[in-house]
Amino acid sequence: MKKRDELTKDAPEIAEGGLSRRRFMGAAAMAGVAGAAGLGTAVMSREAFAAASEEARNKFAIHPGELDEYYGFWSGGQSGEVRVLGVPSMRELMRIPVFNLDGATGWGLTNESKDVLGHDNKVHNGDSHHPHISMTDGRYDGKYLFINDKANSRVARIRLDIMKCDKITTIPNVQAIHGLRCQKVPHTKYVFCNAEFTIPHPNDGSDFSMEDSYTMFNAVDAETMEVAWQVIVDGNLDNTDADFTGKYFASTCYNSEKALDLAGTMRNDRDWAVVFNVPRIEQAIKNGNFKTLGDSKVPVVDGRHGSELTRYIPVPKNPHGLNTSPDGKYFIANGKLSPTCTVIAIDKLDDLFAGKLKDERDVVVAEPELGLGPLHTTYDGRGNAYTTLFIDSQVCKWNVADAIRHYNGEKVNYIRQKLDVHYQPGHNHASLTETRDADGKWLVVLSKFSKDRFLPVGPLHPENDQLIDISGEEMKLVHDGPAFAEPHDCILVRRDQIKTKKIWERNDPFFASAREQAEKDGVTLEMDNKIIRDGNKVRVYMTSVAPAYGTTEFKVKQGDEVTVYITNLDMVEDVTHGFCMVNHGVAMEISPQQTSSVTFVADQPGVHWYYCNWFCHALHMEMRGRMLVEPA
Ligand code: K7E
Ligand code: CUA
Ligand code: CA
Repeated sequence: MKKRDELTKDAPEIAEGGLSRRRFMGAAAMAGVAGAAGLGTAVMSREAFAAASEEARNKFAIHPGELDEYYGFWSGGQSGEVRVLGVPSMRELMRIPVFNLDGATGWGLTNESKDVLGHDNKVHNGDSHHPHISMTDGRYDGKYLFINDKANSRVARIRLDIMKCDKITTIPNVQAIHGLRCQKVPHTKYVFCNAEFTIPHPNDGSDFSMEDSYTMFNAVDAETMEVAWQVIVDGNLDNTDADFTGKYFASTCYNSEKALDLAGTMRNDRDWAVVFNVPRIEQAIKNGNFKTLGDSKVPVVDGRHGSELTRYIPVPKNPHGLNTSPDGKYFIANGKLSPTCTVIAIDKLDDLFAGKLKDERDVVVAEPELGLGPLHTTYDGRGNAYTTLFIDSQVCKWNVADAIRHYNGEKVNYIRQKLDVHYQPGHNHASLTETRDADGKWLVVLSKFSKDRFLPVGPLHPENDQLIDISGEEMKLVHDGPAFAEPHDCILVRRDQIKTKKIWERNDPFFASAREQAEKDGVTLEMDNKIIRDGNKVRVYMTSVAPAYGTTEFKVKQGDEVTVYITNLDMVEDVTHGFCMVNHGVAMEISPQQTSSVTFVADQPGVHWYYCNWFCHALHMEMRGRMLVEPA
């Protein structure tokens, strides 16, 4: 393993664009990367930070009582949740449970969450990577946030007015939904997502050869959350992004080899970015040129080589991130095992699809060498791109126009700056970068390793989410933020682009099923404290006003299936109640004007206390009641 210094000392050579010995990375180089950056860089960056002016150092400081300028939405990685941060303070504001179980809000326990997760759902984990907000005309409209679950091949939607997940869709006939993006223009009609792994079809155990295996690109209707269509592709699919016309989507493929082993995935010097022609795909489906797979009714079209629906643009080597520039001109594919990024001109794609170009590579207008392990690129809206270099533990700022001039033979240096980050960055994200509003103020770099940056907490380390000021000529590191497993990606949204409700509206569809049941039972949720017996099912309706439940005692029989519905009549912002039935694994949140319900079996005879587990009042401890269970 070479030392970091040796690996980067030829930076000028890279800046000149000469083909260096570092052209391609092999498995051996990748294997040792975790050890590549050491204490040296940590000390250096601390000195640099200390030397920065007081003004620069305090720029990100949000003082008590002040509000942040941006919402940050962080994926929760293997925790399966979404987190809301304030930026630039990097203060965590909220966690939104999505694919995980959450004892604070009762997500995964309440009937309202089971309406979303599925009442027969037995999956309590997720692996969320890519949070993206719906757009109208290339700008965030603040309506929904979508996120993938790689672990269980799902896509979830969060309503941003209440910051709760309201829909989850499992994508049929694929495995491992990874890259995900919203259509930007004219609005987010579709959410597109990549299934990463190829599988046999049908995947019923009749064929383990993998010879005819394939994977698919998936379009999910943003409103209904139904899968609209799927496109079969060659190779596999990693990350994806949309253009600013609504016509094209592009995805990276790192396994054009369709290899089953690690070495095999690195056999080709070039894999590809596959471009999808959305109008052509929609037309093909309208014309009935599709099939369906198994029990699924989703139209499936064939986008493999030779299809009119796709084009395959060769790019080096095992590319990872794919990022559209905010001016709408370029798709940029990040090389990972190649030190390059490949700049694809979107305005040449019409000609490519029309068959007017000799070679797919004719749409490539630059391929700058940036450093080792380019994973993701983000933009400042001033013509500069910022690419994470995983192996070099750096962010490389480069100028796109200069990279194009260099590709055309001019002798220009397109690299503006390389900044050490700590350590091994995956995604990075500049404020508003994926929209027309890219404002070039803040850059968040999600470093995969924190090593020595925080107090040690045992063998499992937090990540290090670093905040960098990019408003000036020079990138300046201003904040280290530890984060728990594992925010692959985040997005930054201006605070005025999100409008949240302070308290619930009583007719909110989130608890429509509770209202429906109450109507059948002749119960008015906002008034009644009633117990309805229906065979061995007992429905307990109660209200709550701080610091008391409307019902403080109810009697059931051992073995009854009990559903407790609570309507919080408090109107005061922030007065949330809870409901916890001791020794029954039951807990939930009931925020002002919300109705929540939870179902459990009263399987233990005797007296069982229930209590409010969200602090609501000076007499919060006294907010409690008893369930009396008669022995069977
Ligand atoms: Cu690069 Cu899943 Cu977007 Cu991780 S992915 S870093
Ligand atoms: Cu109600 Cu605590
Ligand atoms: Ca490959």
